Formats: sequence, structure tokens, C-alpha cells
Amino acid sequence: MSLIPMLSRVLVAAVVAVGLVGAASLAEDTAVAPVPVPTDAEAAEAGTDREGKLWPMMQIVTFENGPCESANGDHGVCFSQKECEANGGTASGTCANGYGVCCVLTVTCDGTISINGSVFQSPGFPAAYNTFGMCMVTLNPPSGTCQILLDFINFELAPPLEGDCTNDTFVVMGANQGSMIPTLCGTNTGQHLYIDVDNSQGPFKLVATLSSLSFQRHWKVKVTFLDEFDPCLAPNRCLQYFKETMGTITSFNFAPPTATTSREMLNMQTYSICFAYIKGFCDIGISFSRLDLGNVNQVCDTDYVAVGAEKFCGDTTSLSVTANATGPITILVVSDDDNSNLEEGFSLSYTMMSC
Ligand SMILES: [Ca+2]
Ligand SMILES: [Ca+2]
Repeated sequence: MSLIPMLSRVLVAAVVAVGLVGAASLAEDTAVAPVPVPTDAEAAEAGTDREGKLWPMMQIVTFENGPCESANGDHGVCFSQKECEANGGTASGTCANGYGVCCVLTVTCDGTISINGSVFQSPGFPAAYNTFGMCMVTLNPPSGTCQILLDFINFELAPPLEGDCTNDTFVVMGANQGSMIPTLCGTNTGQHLYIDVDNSQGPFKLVATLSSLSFQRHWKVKVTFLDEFDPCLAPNRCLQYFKETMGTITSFNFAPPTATTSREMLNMQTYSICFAYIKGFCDIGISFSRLDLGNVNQVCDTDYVAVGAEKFCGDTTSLSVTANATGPITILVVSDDDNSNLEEGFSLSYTMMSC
């Protein structure tokens, strides 16, 4: 009985496991691990002889450093135990069919992020962070990075004042020239940003500047570096990108009001929301459950949402629009420098429709 098919079978098993956990990084990790003994069924299928004497004791297993979920539900990166320790991470749970550990890499003020899947979080998260001043991380993207995806797993900063981020700000530095990355504040948990960096030399920084206002502020931002071959890449110039056939989208800081915060459109926003092309789907049905932005006389001047070439503004809790598939489908969001009316912004659900 040849040894070769048995070896490749083991390798195939490892590759299948990698496919299940997903692969966001081209980097590979190598671990030395004992070869699992095949079950009776596997042995029978492969035609191997369980009495054979040629079992290798060790086998090099290669797996990708893809995203994983840690034992306590955190976002992590699949590494070997040694790699995780060398990178200053915390191992929590296993991945890659048990060959790797789910390595949680968290960085806080003054840190540097160079590993895909690392998280920038406020000191002491999830406790409130009330230290006046700047809390910044430097991003050190691997060469070939053309986009940086920021996922706001949690984002609670002090709220705006009449739409201005007068108290706290969250700013992204290093985007391509001409990319307008809005300054953020307030509540943005669940939001995401795609930052084009293919034509930028950096420096790349995430900067939270905190006011002296006492507030239950804390944040947790996952950083993903995307290269030109990454299936997660968004079309260029799209700040937000939606790839599911249906979903909900809100303006920034459109969270339910609390005792100390209100739902309030941020000023000075200009950005595009884009949708993936999915085979078999053409038009997109867009249904606003809230649109509170700009002139109520439907003269959409400096505060509006545009679906394709059509602008929408005013104050409504029900508005349906069909974006037709005669070109790229995007939503442009524009706000000016004033929100003394405390306009709320927008919340919509969308459904891609079969052709
Ligand atoms: Ca305005
Ligand atoms: Ca209003």
C-alpha cells in the first residue's frame, strides 16, 4: 500500500477545514502536529490497511491565518500557538481542525496593528473610558494592501452637538487622496468603513480624540487588510458595501436615543453606499422606515440621500424607492455643516430583486 494517498488525504482534510473557517489572509502558517489516525470508515474508503506499519509520526500541516471565533465569541485570527504568543496575542479556542489556536490580537492607545484581524479597542473595554485626549493606533498594512476594512464591533463615543462632533471624534488617516472619510462620533456599533489605500503612502492611523465630557464611551474596531485578490474587496470609492441580498442600512449615529444621547445626523458627510452584484438579481427595492434629512419641501439641496440620480430629503417614516439595474447601484449620502433642526438621518431596508 502506497503511503502517498494517505498523506494527501490528511492534507485534504486540513484544506477542507481551512475552507470552513474562511480565509482573509494570504499569509500561511505552519504547525507541526500529530497525524490523526483515520477512522475505520476513512480507512476503508481509502483502501488502507490498518495493520500497515508505515504510519508517519509527524506531519507538517499548513493552514491559512483566516478569521476565527474565540472561545468567548471574540474575533480572532487562526495561528499556531507559537505564532500567537510571538505576536502578543491571547489564544482562546482552536481552529483549522484543531491544528491552530484562535488568537485574539487586541491593541489599544499608542499601539501598532500589522496583523490582519487585529482589534483596536478602548483601554479596559468594555468599561467606560474617560481619559481626556488622544487614543491612537498606527496601522502597518502588509505590502499589497489596497483597502482597509474597519468593522465597528462596538462604537460608543460622546454624541454630536447639532450634528457636529464637538465632543469626541474618530478619524481615519491615510486614505487615498480624494477619498472623504467622514469624521464620526456618537453611536456606530455595527457600522463599517472601507478605506481605499492603494494610492497612499500613509501614515495610516485610527485616531480617537476624547473630550473631557464624562461618558460611557468605549469602542472595539476590527481591522482587516485587503489585497487586490481578496474576495471581500469593495468596489473603489465605496465607503460602505453590502453583499447580502437583503439587509438594513442606517446613517451614522442612527442608534435608538438614550437618556444622554439622541439620534442625530452627523454634519459634513459625503459618501457612497454600494451593493454587490449577485447573479440572478437586478433591481434593488429600497424602503426607508425613516428619512429625516434636509428640506421638507422636497428641494434637496445640501442635505439628501440620492438613489442613483434621484435625490430624496424631507421628514417621513415611509418611502419606497426602486433602484434599477441599468447601471451601478449606489446610494449617495450628503449632509451640510448644520443640523440645528436635530434631523435624525435615515434607516432603510433593501431587497435585491430577481431579474
Ligand atoms: Ca444639515
Ligand atoms: Ca425633522
